[in-house]
This record gives sequence, C-alpha cells and structure tokens, in this order.
Amino acid sequence: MDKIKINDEFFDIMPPEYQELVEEATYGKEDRGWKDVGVAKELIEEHSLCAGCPESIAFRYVLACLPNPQDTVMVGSTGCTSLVFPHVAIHNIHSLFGNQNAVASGLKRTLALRFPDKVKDVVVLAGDGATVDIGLDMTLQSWFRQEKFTTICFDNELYANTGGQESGLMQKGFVGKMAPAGKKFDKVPLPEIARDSGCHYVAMMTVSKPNRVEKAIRNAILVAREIGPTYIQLYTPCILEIGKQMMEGLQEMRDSEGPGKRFEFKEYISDEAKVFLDEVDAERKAKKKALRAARA
Ligand SMILES: Cc1ncc(C[n+]2csc(CCOP(=O)(O)OP(=O)(O)O)c2C)c(N)n1
Ligand code: SF4
Repeated sequence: MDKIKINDEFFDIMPPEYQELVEEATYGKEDRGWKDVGVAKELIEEHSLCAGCPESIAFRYVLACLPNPQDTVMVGSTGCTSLVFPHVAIHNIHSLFGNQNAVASGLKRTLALRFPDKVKDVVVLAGDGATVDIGLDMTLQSWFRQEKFTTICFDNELYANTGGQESGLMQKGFVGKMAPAGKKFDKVPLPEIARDSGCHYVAMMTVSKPNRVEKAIRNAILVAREIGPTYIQLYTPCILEIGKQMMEGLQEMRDSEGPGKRFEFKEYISDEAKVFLDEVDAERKAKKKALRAARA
C-alpha cells in the first residue's frame, strides 16, 4: 500500500516494528476483517489491560473491521480502553472523560470541511461510565443533532478503571467493589434509547461471535458515513470485578447472550438505513460474482 512510506535511504535504520507496519499493514485491503487479528501488526500485539480481559479481543475486532482505517480517527475517553489506544496505529484522540461525543462531533464536521472529497470516518470508543453516566448528555445530544459518526460502548457494567463503581449499565442487584449497597434498578436500556434518539443503526451483543461483530461494525460505520448516527454496545465483562479467571471471559459472554439474557443480540435499523444496507449488500455480492467469473 502506498499510504505510509519510508524513504528508501532511511529504511534500514527504521525500527523493525515500523518497517513491518509499513510493509504488512492491512490498510487499503478491501476485505480486511477479524480474521486479520493475530497476523496484522497494527491490530495490537501487546496491550496494558488485565490478562484475559475481553476488552482486548473486542478492541482488536473493532480495529480489524474498520472499513477505512487509514482515514479513520477514533475518539476515546478515560477508562480501561484508554490504556489500549497508545498501542494502536490508527489516528486517535483522547478526550476528557465523558466528552467523547462532543469532541467527535467537532472533529467529524471539521474533517468534512477540510477534506470535502475524501471519506473520513470518526468512531468513538469508550466505556459505559463515559458513554451512559458522565457523558450521557454529550452522547444523546450528538444523536439528536444527527452527527455522522459511530459510537461504540464497551459495556463492562461498571467503572472498572477506578475500581468498580456503579454505572447506569450495571445489572440490577450487582454489588461492585466500590458499590457495596448493590444496584437498585435495571440496566438503562441504551440500545432502545439510541433508537428513539435518532440512531439509524443500533446493535447490542457480546464479542463471542466475531462474524457478527464484524458485520455490525461495518454496518454502523457505513450508515454513519452516509445517513446519520449509529450505536454499538458490546459486552466486554470485567473479569476482575466479577471474579473470573483470565480464561473465563469467553464463557461469561456466552452465558450472558442467550434468549432473555442481558446481552441477547439486538439490532435496530431505520428504514432509510435498511434501503442503504441492502444496496451495499447487493454491490458486494455483484463484486464477488464478478471476481469469481474473472478467475474462472
Ligand atoms: C473528568 C474526569 N472525571 C473522572 C475521572 C476519573 N475516571 C477515570 S477512569 C473512570 C472510570 C471509567 O469507567 P468506564 O467509562 O465505564 O470505563 P472502564 O474503565 O470501565 O472501561 C473515571 C471515573 C477522570 N479521569 N476524568
Ligand atoms: S479492570 Fe476489568 S475491564 Fe479493566 S482491564 Fe482489568 S479486567 Fe479489563
């Protein structure tokens, strides 16, 4: 790819990690996706989350599934996710806790003005404390204003980075390490609030099924680019807070996603977005068919 280049004369003195990034990154690859995790340098080799934290695989899936990584800016907020951003080779901004959707709004509008002929995607990625509690005003107002970017919430059902305080997405009855009284009411139904607040594509799921996560992320970003705000809520359990071992995160997600469970798969698509996504699907199928025909 020719988006990032190293001057030939300096190539041999550049750090090997950088050479590898330039030569093997998946930027520009049309069919990039979760299957690139583990082989592509830019998809985080190391992270500073707790060992086995499901946020690490969720983060990799998000990065691997961005349709336009070289022209994407991610906006993060303080929390466990913000420990990962310094390790990724995608443009990103760390915003003041809770302000992520306000920062993303200004950024998206500025990019549209500065690069009118280019596709520039903006993707917010933050925890539930930042999205639903302290940042709820900014989250909702960006949806009301129909800002054209995607908001992804890593829902671990509490404030993990500060030791386990209660969040609006905490499940009823849960006792956190810093919330000894136990949660008195149900999880705030943010997917439904997002749908009713003007989001054109909304999905909620765990990250146990990468194909499903990939499809949702692509749909959300494409719809945000063309139509308006989109929202994805991913269950990324804080194994530290719920007392699980590092190998138990996947099972925890599987146990929480069946029918009637807290993270049963949900997807809401506006009529406008449905028409658009059907067109995108038809185009993708036609492209694949043409490729197969060319190879035959
Ligand atoms: C303006 C501001 N308020 C509060 C904090 C303290 N703080 C840092 S991380 C955090 C919790 C983050 O919780 P969440 O958004 O749920 O993310 P998680 O750590 O669970 O991934 C808080 C309250 C801060 N850094 N800045
Ligand atoms: S505190 Fe919880 S959410 Fe944060 S990195 Fe550790 S396991 Fe993950």
